[in-house]
Amino acid sequence: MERKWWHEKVAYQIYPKSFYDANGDGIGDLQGVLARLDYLQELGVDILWLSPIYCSPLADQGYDISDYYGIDPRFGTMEELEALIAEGRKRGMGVLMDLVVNHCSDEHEWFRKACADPDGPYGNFFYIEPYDGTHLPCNWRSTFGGPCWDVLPGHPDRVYFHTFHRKQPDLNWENPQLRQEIYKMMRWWLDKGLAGFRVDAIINIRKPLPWRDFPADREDGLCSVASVQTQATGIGAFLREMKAEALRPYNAFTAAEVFGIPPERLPEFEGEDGYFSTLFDFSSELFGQTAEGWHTYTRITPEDYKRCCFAHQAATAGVAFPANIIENHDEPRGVSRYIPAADRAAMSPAQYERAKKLLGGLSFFLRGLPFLYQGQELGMENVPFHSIAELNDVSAAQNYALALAAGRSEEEALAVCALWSRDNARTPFQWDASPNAGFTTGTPWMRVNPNYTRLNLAQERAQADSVFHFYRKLIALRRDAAYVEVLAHGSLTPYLPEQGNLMAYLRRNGGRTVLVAGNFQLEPQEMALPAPIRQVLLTNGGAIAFWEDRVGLEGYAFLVAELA
Ligand code: TEU
Ligand code: CA
Repeated sequence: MERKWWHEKVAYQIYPKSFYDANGDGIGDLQGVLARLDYLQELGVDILWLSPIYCSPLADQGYDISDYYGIDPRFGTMEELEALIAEGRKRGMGVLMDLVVNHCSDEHEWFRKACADPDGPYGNFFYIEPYDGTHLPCNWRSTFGGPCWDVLPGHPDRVYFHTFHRKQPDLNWENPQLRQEIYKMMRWWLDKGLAGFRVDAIINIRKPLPWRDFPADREDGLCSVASVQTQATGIGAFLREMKAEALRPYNAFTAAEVFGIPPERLPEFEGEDGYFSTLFDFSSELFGQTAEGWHTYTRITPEDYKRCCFAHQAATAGVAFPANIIENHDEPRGVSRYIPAADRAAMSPAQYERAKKLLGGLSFFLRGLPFLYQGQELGMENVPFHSIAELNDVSAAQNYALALAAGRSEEEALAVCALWSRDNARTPFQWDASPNAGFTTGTPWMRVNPNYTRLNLAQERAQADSVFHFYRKLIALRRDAAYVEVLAHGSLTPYLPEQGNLMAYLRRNGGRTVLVAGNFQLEPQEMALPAPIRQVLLTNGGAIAFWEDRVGLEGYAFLVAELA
């Protein structure tokens, strides 16, 4: 594959609302990000993705944009964003904005104009259909529950389509005028010096038209819009046009959120001449999910995780450079998801820290672009929610109701939501042990995880073998002049994949071979070596016995070693 400037970088997702609140109103802001740029430089990351900070009513935490050209005053000003781009550039950091163009907010002027005159030019910026008061154009269910159709405000004889929340009307990408408005906006932002975009929910922009029912997947007679989307064809025409008109002229970097395409289409989306620079590998996040709701999800085991990672690595080997994550703003905290609950319950705090490092290291050195999520570098954990009222996420309310309707008790329904809710990733970053974890001097918009008194940056900075310092070592090793060729650009070959709860792989390039291995269980196990160890590069503090032809790994021991 041709080398790109971003292949040697490490990316970091900032959820601004929960990162750092500089003005004490309880909401994270751009001044807060600016104030913490030196921290991000100390960590060693150099691509920053900002979750949406555009004007928004925050019906979906900013993924419902009411002005694509404005910064929401809650987050700050355009001048502060421009300063962030400039300050980032001084530190060798590129800034990505979140490109949310499958839909906008129902408070956007386009939608207001469509409501004022559905037959005018802005009516065709959306999917607006006649409505007889009974029959909807199709039986698709929105991501957040209920039909994808709502009555157009002021027009009981019309309905409009929304993949997500009813306050997020889908933009009609079949309309070339709409597409040109989007490309113009993208160029405007790239002219400001953005390195590119994270591209939101983009697979939804082409619908399997004409509107028609699909077999119901639940008692409500509806079917999941996500499953229907897989029937759509022709999205390439739009994505090729977007790339030609708004991305390629700027050599813009794009990390796209794409669900539901088969592995054989990955080169089309993220290959040498793909629509995007890279796609997030969501294979382990999607594992065990169903259309019935969170109460029917199955948890992923270390063996499942290994298989997901290696399958995606095989599908992208030599043709694409995937973005690798263990969590983001839509997912539970990775350490609470991928480390088996039974193991967690049996671990000492020190063992849990080692397990967090093992998970982070195994993901980090996969072939591709490591994409960290704010707080991952501290080993931040899921929140012990005690009431459904504590949950803010629109997804949680729907899934709580689904669990109860399926006969689960209130305790079981709460436990399911506490495990899977996006709120787990949206609690304030834990800076120190001062009130509200140093996130705000005001009242935080979302409760801080009560474990902040023991789990916070200040404490981890002072602890030499903390998860934080371990992530700094991961980043430094991948960037090390002696190893960047093999760890950033090298091939990946699974090693002993059939050995249970051993996740190991070989990275090779330029005559160097690096073994990355983790004993993903409490019980110790031995691992034969494919060649003698030349140098141990990194461990996570787990006890390792070394012999010429094998190593003995204690539970959750992690090892990175160059082989002879
Ligand atoms: O998520 C896209 C997406 O597919 C969601 O349905 C995701 O699976 C869901 O949020 C999980 O509960 C993007 C954003 O990442 C998400 O935060 C937004 O809610 C969504 O688009 C709408 O913009
Ligand atoms: Ca603030």
